[in-house]
Order: sequence, then structure tokens, then C-alpha cells
Amino acid sequence: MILILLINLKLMEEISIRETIEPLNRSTLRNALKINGTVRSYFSEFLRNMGYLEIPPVIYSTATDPLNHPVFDTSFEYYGQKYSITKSMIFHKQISVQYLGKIFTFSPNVRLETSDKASTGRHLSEFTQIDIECLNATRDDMISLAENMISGVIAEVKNKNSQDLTDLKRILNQPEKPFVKIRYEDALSQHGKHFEDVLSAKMSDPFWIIDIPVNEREFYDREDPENEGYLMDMDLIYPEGFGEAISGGEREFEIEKILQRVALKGQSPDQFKWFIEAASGGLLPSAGFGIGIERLVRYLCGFPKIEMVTPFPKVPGKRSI
Ligand code: ASN
Repeated sequence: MILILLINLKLMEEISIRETIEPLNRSTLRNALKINGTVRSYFSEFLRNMGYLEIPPVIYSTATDPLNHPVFDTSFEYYGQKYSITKSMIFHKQISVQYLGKIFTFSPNVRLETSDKASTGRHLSEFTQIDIECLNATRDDMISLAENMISGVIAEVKNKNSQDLTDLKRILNQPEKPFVKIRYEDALSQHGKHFEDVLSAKMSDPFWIIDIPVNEREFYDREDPENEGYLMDMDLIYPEGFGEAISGGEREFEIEKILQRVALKGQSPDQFKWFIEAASGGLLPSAGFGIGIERLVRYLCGFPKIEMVTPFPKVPGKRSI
């Protein structure tokens, strides 16, 4: 792993100041930012109307999402305490809903991805997700909330940003609810290990991948008590080849199970100390998900690359300002 990261570091591409400023001059950026504005206002109002409280983002903390793939380290020490820049607010979400019930946040995440991710068109090393969590909710509750948000925001953008969509020559399909659900194992056996890309390219509406195997995700997504080895989680995939949109699910909430899952990943509970301590007092079940804002805007705009949606993109492996 360290070796792979070193090799990637060596390949880091130079970027000139001119190159970083040039996107500001593109008319497509203005269209994307207007659509970004519609997305943010629509989601905020939608969630507030559903009784969700907005919490401010956490930029650094002692415990962050371990993720399920390697990224460069962002930890630092401050007055003798080790902190990490937020990769996702997963732990803050699960703990805060114990008191606040229903929360959302526009959460900036830093994931220093390896340079191979630059070619996917959907990875940025700095991005924002709208992260949502609800106490005593099930995966089905979250699936229907997410479907309402995605189909609602598409309708809103078609209505409020029709001129931007015309400028971008983007014809957006209004998806039908409920979205199609495909079990992970079925997708894998029918389309091979790149099933996500294959299906994304084939489909014309967003669709769910559900029941993801335990070893494919982080420790915090809940193992299905009736289907051992599989999680009560879900990923939403955009059609037309735009790839992953959402990940989320029900959470492990029993401390014994949380510790078991941490051990299964070969991780140490010390890495998640405050969360484990808070969870040791007993947690109620919750579920939630996150929608990557830049990926959503890219999909709405129909852009080939995610860096086209933001004025100062952090492209994996490229130097940035
Ligand atoms: N937001 C995701 C979730 O709620 C976690 C993540 O971003 N890795 O499950």
C-alpha cells in the first residue's frame, strides 16, 4: 500500500497557474454553478420540511471514516492530539441523531485519492456531500427518501434551470419511482466485476445496488441479521455511464457487533476512540446516506468530467493551488 502511494506521488502532474484559472472563464462553469445553487436550495428546503435539522460541517476530528479503499493520510497533531481531516461525517451523524433525531449537513470531505482515480471522471480529492441520517429509520425509509430527493431535484432543475440545460444541450430524463433494485451478487454474476460501470452505461434511469457483501464496505454498515455476510446498505448508480451517486444504509448500533466488525477489518478500536466510547453507552438504530454534490451536478449537466462543475477542482494526482 505504501509502495503504491509512493509510485503515485512520483507521477503527480504539474499544473500551471494559468491552467488553474482558465476554467473560471468557461460559460459551462456558470451553468454548472447555477444548477449547483438550485440543488443546494432544493435539498435544504426539502429536508427542513421533512423535519431534518441542518448541522454545521466538521472539518477535522479525532475519528473519521476509515473508507474501504486506500487514500493518502491527512492526519496532523495539534497540542498533542492527533486529528484527521474529515473523509466523511459518518460517526458524527450516527452519534448526533441519538439526540437530534433527523439531521443533514453539507459536509466538505477530503479524500486524497491516488492518481488512477483521475480518469474515472467522477473523483475529486476535495468534494462536498449532503450527508443525511435518521434515528430509527430503515434502509427502505432511506431508499424512498433518496428517490424523492433525486427525482425531485431533477424536476426542479428542469424547471428552474431550463436555460442552463439548453445551453449545455442536456436532455434530462425524469426517472420513474421506485427505482430498480439489483442485488450485488446478481449484478456481479451477470456482468462481472465491473458491473457498476457496465450497468451504469446501459441503464437510462438511476438504479440501486443492494445487499453488498460485508468485506466490500466499512464496519459501520449493518450486517443483515437474516442474511449473514451481507449488509443492509445501498448504493445508487446514475445511468448513462455517470456511475456512483449515493452510498448509505442501516448502521451497526450494538457495541459488541461494532467491535466485531472493526476487528474483522483488521482495524483498532483506538482509531475510532470517541465514537466507540459514545457507542458503548448504547445506541439506537439509525440509517442514512450521502449524495455527492459535484457528482450530482456533473450528472445534471451531462459533463464528461467532474472537474467541470467547480472553479477550483482538486483532481487526484494533479497539483492544485
Ligand atoms: N455518507 C456515507 C453514508 O452515509 C458514508 C461515506 O461517505 N463513506 O453511508
